[in-house]
Amino acid sequence: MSRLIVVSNRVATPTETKGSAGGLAVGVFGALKEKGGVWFGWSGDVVSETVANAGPTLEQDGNVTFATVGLTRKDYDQYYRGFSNATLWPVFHYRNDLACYERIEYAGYRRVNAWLAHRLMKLLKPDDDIWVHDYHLLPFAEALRAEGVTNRIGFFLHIPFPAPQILINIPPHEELVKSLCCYDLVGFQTTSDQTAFHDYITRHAHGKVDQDNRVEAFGRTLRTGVYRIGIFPDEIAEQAKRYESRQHVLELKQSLEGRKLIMSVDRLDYSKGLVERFRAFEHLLERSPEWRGNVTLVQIAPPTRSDVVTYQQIRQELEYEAGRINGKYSGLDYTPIRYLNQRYDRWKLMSLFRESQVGFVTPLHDGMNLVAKEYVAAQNPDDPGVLVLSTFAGAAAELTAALLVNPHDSAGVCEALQRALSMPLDERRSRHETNMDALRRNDLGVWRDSFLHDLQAVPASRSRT
Ligand code: ADQ
Repeated sequence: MSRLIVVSNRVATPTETKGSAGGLAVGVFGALKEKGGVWFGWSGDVVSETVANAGPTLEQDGNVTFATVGLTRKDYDQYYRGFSNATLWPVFHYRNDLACYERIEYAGYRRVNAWLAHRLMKLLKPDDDIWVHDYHLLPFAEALRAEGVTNRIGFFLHIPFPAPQILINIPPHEELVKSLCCYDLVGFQTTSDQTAFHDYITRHAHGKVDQDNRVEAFGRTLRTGVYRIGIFPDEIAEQAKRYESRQHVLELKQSLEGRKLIMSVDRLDYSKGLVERFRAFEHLLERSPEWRGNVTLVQIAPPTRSDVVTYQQIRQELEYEAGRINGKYSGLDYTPIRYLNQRYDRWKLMSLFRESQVGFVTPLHDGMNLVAKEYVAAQNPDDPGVLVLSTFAGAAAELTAALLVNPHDSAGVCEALQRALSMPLDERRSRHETNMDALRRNDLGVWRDSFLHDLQAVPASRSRT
C-alpha cells in the first residue's frame, strides 16, 4: 500500500493530533495513521539560515513521521507574512482593497515553495501519494515536478477560490493557476469555488473542462472535485455534554443572571465579519429595547497574523466598536458585549456553545467555517440553540436549517437574531435535527476518504507533464 505524505504550511504537533486541536489535525492524522507516512511543513519557528538548512527535524509517532523545518526571517516575511497573507488571503476573500502586491514577496513565495519541495525530496518514496494543503503552497507540485517527482499529487484549498474578475487583480494570476494545474487533483470546499476555477480555465487560460471535471490546460490534465470539510459531530456532542457542568460554564451561567447568551468564536480576521456583527447586535439593542439588559454577546477572537498591518487595523476597529456599543448600552450590572482576545481549549468552547441560545457566525467570505458546524454539534438535542449563519460561509450549503443571513444587511441580521432568541422549542429541535443529519452524512472522515479515493483513482501516467 502506498504511503501518504501530507504537506501543509504548519504541521500539528503529535499531541495536537490526539484531540486537543481537533478538526483538521485529527482528520489528517487519521489518514496518516491508516496508511503510514509523513507530515511535512513549517515548524512555526523563525530560525537562522544555518538551522533552516540543517532540517528537517523528525519526530516519530508510530508509523507517522512529523518532519518540520524552520524559516529564516526573510522567508517568513516574503512567503508567509507577505505574499500568502497580505496578497493571496485578502484577494481570495474578495478583499482586493486590503491586498498589496510586491514582486519581491512573490519571488520569495516561489523560492520558499521550491526550497520546501527540495527538503521533502529525501523523505519521498516513488509510490507515495502526496496531499498538499492550502494557499501557501499553490506552486508546491510544480516545484516537485521540477525535481523530477512523478507521484500523484493532490491539493486541497481550504479558503474560497475567487471569481476570475477578482483573481486577475493579482499580477501573476496566470502563473499561479498554471502552477495549480501541476497537481493531479485539486479539491475545493464548495461548487462555487470549483466553478470559479473552471471559469478561469476556460475564459482566461483557453483550457477545457469536461463533464467529469477533467481539466486540460497549460499542457496538463487534472481533475477537480468538491470536498466539504466536516467535523466528527457525535464526538463533539459527547465532549460538550461531558464538560457542561464544569466551573467555567457555571461561572458564565451565574454571571449572566438569567440573560440569554449569543456566542461567537473566530480567529480575529477581517474575513469573519466581526465589525458588521457587532453593529447588527447594536441594531438589535437599538430596535428592540426589550432585549437591552436581557441578552449578552460573548465574542471570543484570539488575534492572528498580528504582524500584518490589516490585522492590526481590524483589531483597533473592533476594540473601538465594542467600547462604543458597551458605552451606549451598559448598565451598572450589564455589559452587552464581552469581547475576549484569547484562545480557549476546545472542550471549553464546545461546552460554552452548549450553554448559549444562539450561535452567531457571520463571515463575509469563508471557505467552510468549522465553528458553525461545531456549534450545531455541541447543542443539547432536547433544548438546542439556534445557528444564525452567513450565506457566504461554505457551511451554509449544508446547514440549511440555520437562519441564513447576509452579513451586510444589518436589519436582516437583527431580525434573524430576534427570531432565534424567541424560537419555540419544536422548531429549534427540528432545525437542529436537520442540521445534525447533514453533519453526520458528511463528516470529517467522508471529506478525507473521498479526497484520497479520488486522488488514488488518478491514472499514474497522468502524473507526468
Ligand atoms: P479558519 O479560518 O481558521 O480555517 P474555521 O473553519 O472556523 O476557520 O476553523 C477554526 C477552528 O479553530 C475551529 O475548529 C475553532 O473551534 C477553532 N477556534 C477558533 N477560535 C478559537 C479560540 N478562540 N480558541 C480555540 N479554538 C478556536 C480555514 C478556513 C475555513 C475552513 C477551515 C478548514 O478559513 O473556511 O473551514 O480552514 O478547512
